[in-house]
Amino acid sequence: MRLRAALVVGLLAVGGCASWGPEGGPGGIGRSGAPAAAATSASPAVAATRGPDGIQRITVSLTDELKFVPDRVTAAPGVIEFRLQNVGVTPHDMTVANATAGNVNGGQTTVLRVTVEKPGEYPFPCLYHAESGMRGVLEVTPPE
Ligand SMILES: [Cu+2]
Repeated sequence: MRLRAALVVGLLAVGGCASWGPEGGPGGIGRSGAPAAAATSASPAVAATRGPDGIQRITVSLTDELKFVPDRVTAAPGVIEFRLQNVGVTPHDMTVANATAGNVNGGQTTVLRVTVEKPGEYPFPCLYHAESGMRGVLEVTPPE
């Protein structure tokens, strides 16, 4: 009789928390000990930037924490182009002012262009995760 050598594989406690830098963005902010630009609930609104073609553009990250970053965007009435960057692996979606980006897979970027003439607040939920709080707001304010 032959004893089978039981190869006891210890449970490998993989201790590698993938720590994302939510505020990092692709700009590659160095580790300069960035002073708390906390993107928590009441994050500041970010204004869309108007290009020479008159289109207002804003880049919004879609994260594995089920957040839009930024989650408050301001713009003037007109054409607003959202560049939706899924920086995680979880698929997301975004709907604003009756326009839908459709599914955005991890690592993908999708452009959603909407025309909003009427000032007001336009929520932009992720249809998959709206219940989990993945919602943003587009504020359209008339120019001075
Ligand atoms: Cu989502």
